[in-house]
Amino acid sequence: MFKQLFDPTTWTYTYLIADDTTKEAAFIDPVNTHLELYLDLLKQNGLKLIYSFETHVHADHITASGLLRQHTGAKTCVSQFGGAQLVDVEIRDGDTFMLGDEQIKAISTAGHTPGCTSFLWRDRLFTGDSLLIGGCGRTDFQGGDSGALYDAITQRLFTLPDDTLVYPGHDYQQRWISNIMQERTTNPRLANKTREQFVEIMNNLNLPKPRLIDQAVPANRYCGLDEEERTKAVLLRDNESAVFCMMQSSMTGQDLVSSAKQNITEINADMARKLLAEGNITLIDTREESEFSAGCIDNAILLPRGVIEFKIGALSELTDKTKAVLIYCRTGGRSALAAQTLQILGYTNVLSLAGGFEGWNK
Ligand SMILES: N[C@@H](CCC(=O)N[C@@H](CS)C(=O)NCC(=O)O)C(=O)O
Ligand SMILES: [Fe+2]
Repeated sequence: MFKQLFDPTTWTYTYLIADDTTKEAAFIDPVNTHLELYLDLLKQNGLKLIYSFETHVHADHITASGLLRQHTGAKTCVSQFGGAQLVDVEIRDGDTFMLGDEQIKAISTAGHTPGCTSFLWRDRLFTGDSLLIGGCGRTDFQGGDSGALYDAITQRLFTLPDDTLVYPGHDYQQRWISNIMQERTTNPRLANKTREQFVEIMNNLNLPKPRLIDQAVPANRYCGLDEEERTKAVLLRDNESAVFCMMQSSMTGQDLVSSAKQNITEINADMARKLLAEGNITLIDTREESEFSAGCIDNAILLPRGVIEFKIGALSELTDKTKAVLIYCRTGGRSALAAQTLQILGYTNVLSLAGGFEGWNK
């Protein structure tokens, strides 16, 4: 099954490919505003979404891939060079993906962005913004490189069979489809053009910035998820990986602390003293109340590790999630776990005191 869908607001093409027998399906470049339509389409056709592919980290629309993952469990797939977070599969050149017996192959076509990828399914090529009908992706932002784009198009796409169908990521003149021969022989930026001529053309396009670039690029670096959805995705991923590790190797409590320490920033007592003296940092004691009352660092606020998620909302000192927070416990284990929890909750500047209160006293 195959469908070409169009988003008229951003002139974006989205593609749905599905295997008739297994009903496994994939989207290429889904747009966030059409989530409901996509879910309906999957339901009506009894399809199970397996993959959501991105041809690149888009500058002109927000992807639906993160939301589709939440609704269907589909894996988000974007190039290893896309620079995106929370991605399930980092695509490499030549990777193949199966939907039943149907094969989709990734072809790296860097140039419009470093992570641009085209996808080949049967005789159909999905070129994203690398090769457009009678045009190509611009190269004046997001690490664009016109020489690399020329090489990718001429060496990797124009060498495919002439009758390979070309399905672009956009068209601004309501054209839907082309093929390799047509683009090789008539594309005004590429037909009979040397690499130097192509670079010259690309340097002189003088296009206005895409309307949504400032919202789209940061969101697409997180699979199109807003901050709240991002936090949920991190939580889910970390829970899943912790459960997975436990099943694999029966992790000990100490393993969990070590793993938390990989994800957080620790500072020593000297650095902590310096930061506290400078001020503008919230100090949290994450031990139990009895330990706290037996002695603590001056001005520390008590927030035992076991109640962080429940009590944090009541602490006015922690309302601003961008303000620096320093956490300590007795020796640095609980505070590492607490710091990880705060990061999952969206705090962006969290530090844990290595060696804890004992180290501080020494
Ligand atoms: N006008 C469109 C932007 C068009 C645009 O810059 N598109 C990019 C793809 S993200 C491009 O490479 N266009 C190539 C061209 O127009 O020649 C918008 O505001 O969203
Ligand atoms: Fe683009």
